Amino acid sequence: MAGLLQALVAVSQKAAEVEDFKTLADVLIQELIKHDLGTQFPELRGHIHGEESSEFRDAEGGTVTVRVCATPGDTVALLLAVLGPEQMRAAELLAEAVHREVTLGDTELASINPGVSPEDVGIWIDPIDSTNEFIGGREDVAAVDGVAPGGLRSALVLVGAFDRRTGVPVLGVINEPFFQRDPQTGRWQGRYHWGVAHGSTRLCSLSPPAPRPCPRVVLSRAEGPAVRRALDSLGGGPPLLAAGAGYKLLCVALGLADAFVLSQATTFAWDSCAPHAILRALGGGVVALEGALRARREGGSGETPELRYHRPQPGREGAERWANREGLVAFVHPQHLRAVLAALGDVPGL
Ligand code: 2IP
Ligand code: CA
Ligand code: CA
Repeated sequence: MAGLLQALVAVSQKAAEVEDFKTLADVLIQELIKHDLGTQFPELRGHIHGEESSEFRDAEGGTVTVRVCATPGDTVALLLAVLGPEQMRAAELLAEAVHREVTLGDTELASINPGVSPEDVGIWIDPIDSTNEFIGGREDVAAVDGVAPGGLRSALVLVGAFDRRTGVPVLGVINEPFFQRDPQTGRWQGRYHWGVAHGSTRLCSLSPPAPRPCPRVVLSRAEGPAVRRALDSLGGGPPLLAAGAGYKLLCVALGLADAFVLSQATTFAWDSCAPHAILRALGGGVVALEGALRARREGGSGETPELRYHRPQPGREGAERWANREGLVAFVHPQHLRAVLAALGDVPGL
């Protein structure tokens, strides 16, 4: 039987192929990932979490619980209840994509055995990150120094596994369904990246990027002026701006930026878990911004604690239980984390 890492890549690949369907896509993708992983690894059932609720408004305004049924025919019937009877073709195409067997044909991946037991981990899924850009569907957004400021490129599938006991991310898959158009066929070509950070094992489909002498940062367009100004002192050039929390984390893993700094509580466990595992596999990590600044002010000389994924925030409701409340800094090279924290040390309110 293929291992857990291979299964995470396969579900992300299947998800990537469903992203052509805008309505319903995220709910259905999350359910297909839950279904496929839970079928292959029964130990994971009840431990697969995601951003979406499986409830969906049907054509008459009632609610339907979207799930992957036993047969494609049953899934079509369920999807018709959501899409309406006139959408037969769409329901059939979706059901076909959901029930398809994905063959990866990735020999490097097939040879990896990270030694992660399904009974020890939980899963976080973001079926579509950067939804706004996904819906907007822009294809012609020019990259700035390799980073797409917006558009379809930033829509990603994120699937991560964390240690149930410690909350540390151990496996991560980032799938880019809209990486590029095939020049011959005009069809979208995707690609995926994976990482393992388990015990002393560090494996990744990417190589660690070379560090720039002065870190270049990538930021959300919503990042405030005080943080932007303070980061100027790093000397790494103007910040890159990009949509999508997952995409910005990916930019760091790819070495297009050296750090992603976010001062607001606008990301969640499902946004950061998978990229975080990949960054750890490359020797980096993701820390809580406020916590890291606090530790620095208190003169802590040890390592800054990283984000964890197993415990909800007490006293919060709904998605807020899983918010990365203290913002974050993502990095590959620890010297860049230190430089960012030093630059932000005196920003009022942080
Ligand atoms: C969003 C999405 C946004 C991001 C936000 C995430 O997830 O990645 O793009 O904001 O933090 O929660 P920004 O683009 O400003 O970084 P989703 O699209 O899944 O809701
Ligand atoms: Ca998201
Ligand atoms: Ca999402």
